[in-house]
Amino acid sequence: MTKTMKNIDSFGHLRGESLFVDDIITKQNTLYGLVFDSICAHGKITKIDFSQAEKIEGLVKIFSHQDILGVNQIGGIIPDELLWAENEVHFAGQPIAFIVAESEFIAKKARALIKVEFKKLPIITTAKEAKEKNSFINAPRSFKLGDTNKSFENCDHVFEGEAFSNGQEHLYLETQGCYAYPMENGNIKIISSTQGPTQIQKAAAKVLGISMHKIEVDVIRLGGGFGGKEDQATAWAIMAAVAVQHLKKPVKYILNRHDDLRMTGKRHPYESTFKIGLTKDLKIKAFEAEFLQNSGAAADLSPAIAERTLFHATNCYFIPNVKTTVYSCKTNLPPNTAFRGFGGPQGMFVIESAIAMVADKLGINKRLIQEANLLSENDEFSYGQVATEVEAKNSWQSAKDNFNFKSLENEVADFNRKNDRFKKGISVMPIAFGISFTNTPMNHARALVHIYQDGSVGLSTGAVEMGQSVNTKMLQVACDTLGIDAEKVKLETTNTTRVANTSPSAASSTADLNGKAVLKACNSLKGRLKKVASKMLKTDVKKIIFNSNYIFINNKKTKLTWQEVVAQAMLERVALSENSHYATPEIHFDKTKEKGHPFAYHVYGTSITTVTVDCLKGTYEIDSVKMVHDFGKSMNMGIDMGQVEGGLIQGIGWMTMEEISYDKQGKLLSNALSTYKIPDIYSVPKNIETIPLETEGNKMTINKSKAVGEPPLMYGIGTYFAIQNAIKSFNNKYKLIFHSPFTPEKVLMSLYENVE
Ligand code: LUZ
Ligand code: MOS
Repeated sequence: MTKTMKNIDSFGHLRGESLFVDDIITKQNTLYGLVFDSICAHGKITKIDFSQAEKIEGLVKIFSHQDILGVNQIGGIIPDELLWAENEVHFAGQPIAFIVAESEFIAKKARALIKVEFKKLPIITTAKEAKEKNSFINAPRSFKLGDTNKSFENCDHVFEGEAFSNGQEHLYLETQGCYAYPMENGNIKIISSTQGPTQIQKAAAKVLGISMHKIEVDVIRLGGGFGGKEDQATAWAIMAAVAVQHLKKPVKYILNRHDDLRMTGKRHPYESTFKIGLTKDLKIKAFEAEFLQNSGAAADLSPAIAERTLFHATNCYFIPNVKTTVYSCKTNLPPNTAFRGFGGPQGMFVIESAIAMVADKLGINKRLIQEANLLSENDEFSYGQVATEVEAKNSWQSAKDNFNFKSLENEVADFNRKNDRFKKGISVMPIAFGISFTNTPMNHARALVHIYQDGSVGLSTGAVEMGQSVNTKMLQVACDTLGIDAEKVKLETTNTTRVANTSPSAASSTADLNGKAVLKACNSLKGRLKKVASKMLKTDVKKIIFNSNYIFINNKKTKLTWQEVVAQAMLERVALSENSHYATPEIHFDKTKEKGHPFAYHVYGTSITTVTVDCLKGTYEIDSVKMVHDFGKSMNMGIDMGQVEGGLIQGIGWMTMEEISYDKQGKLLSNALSTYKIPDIYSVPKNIETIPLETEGNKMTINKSKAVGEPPLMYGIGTYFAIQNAIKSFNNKYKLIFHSPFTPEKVLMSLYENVE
């Protein structure tokens, strides 16, 4: 009914009327915060002197760990992260103090006058160094299926190799920020740009030494999150809250881009090794991988991200013997964090690299090996989940048929025969991504629905709108269930007082979890209203249907309106509000055995990427990306297509141009948009096509519409291998390396590697 609804924010965004944290009209006496962070990546603080800074007029107070009334601790999974450094610093960019002043300008002047001295300690910047020095966040994790050792002995081909994938900057358009102010009786309200309102409420309560009910977190919307605000919006919000607690005045802090880039963590770089074994008929019989995750200086979400790497280490292939291990390596970089895909893409890059290596060694096309090993119904993943409703082969075949794969391949071969300077490459990238938080207890959500007596509706959920259009989807669920128009429903802010104990908006699961809660709440309300309507129409309640603001008896429209039923319900003192809870059924995972059924379902798809490399310059263009994607029965194709295209481009950026660079001192070199390149309109593929693989949609989805946030990012991985294939057709002495991003510099080196 509402399937073609536009993102309800589009009008406000276009006119610049949508509100973000920085747009909130500030209260009188609002003060401005600014973090003073470490320039040293590892050291002891031997001396710190605020006295010069404190002399500046308009400076109110400089906060540090001594001002904390509760506990100086913000670690979510592992309590290993201080809000403000005490005696030591562990990464450059680590917050040491928080300057509060009458203006941002004054705060900045003060920051420049703080004097600090360090006694330097050894700095680790790479995962490999960390492993050598036994520097870990926690114990390693391993998944096992079958017996790899025995299986390798029976393989006809066994190869070993290594792969590296770099980090990725979230580069949300809206930088991190918050606005906190005092309420009465020591209560505090925090407005934040966060994916996880409850996370802030919980951590703030701990640091401030007060109970959660004294803190209200409110989120209007985010100008992008991508995982970067799942855990890392917390620190700033709490700093502002600490200041509010002491000063009893409103405190605002919006990070500028440089500070945000320097102080926040990114996607985890991974250094990995693999061993892969196949039989003559190209069946992968055994796969081993060791993943070294560069976690940064504190756990943040690293353990959960490491776990998801293991879940996706075999992508959408069936491999009967698997042994994978991941180490979360502690380094002196800002704690790396969630980023769309959450360790999954890093895992998939390694198996795709292994397959590419085999193909190269055997002198065959990579896609033959991929195709020979696609997952079938009832195959078992290494973590014990049996795959059902598998669409791996369907999406692969559908991509081949719909996009006329044979002729695409022939065109590439033909082009390469006829051209010397330019070479084309083509690759296929199938994906399978598990939907659910891998941490089972996080898979639940709530919705609070009020029907006002005039028939209008207020809808609150735990979902955070960050540009993914989740609010539009929630509105669709409410309108379709209640049979009313969109104008009647208002999406409220995400607020911990209205909807408590929320999981962060993450894991592609927000629409599923919160949508199911909305559905439940609206169905309960509708049930009560149907009774009222049936009395008014003197007919059986089973025949009542709510549709387009009117009441129908079976398919026959009556004159009775939604408003009239609501008004009557009010007179009859029927409850017009409902608070519902939804928890994903069936999922479970046993970490002691590393086996279970962690995902509600998987999302499948296949992309075909064609690139053209300029073999003189090393530059390249992406000619086309053609995808067949498993939407289930999409509840809003416009929005879902936007997610597929956006995810793809973000994946391409990660694989080709986004190059995070730290020097040996742990200082971020790619600290501006001049040195960190992300895809712009000129670097997107010239042609993007998406064909929906209309599948049944799983019962655990919202209205049969599958989760769509993260999976498409992994289509971007195909770009790496398409470029590699183009290089291979130019330079037959090129020795394959798997080291992303495949920047033009690296492409150029590869083109002329071993060429006399
Ligand atoms: N966040 C999280 C996530 O806490 N757990 C997950 O499994 C997850 N997956 C993807 C993205 N964010
Ligand atoms: Mo996330 S990577 O916040 O779903």
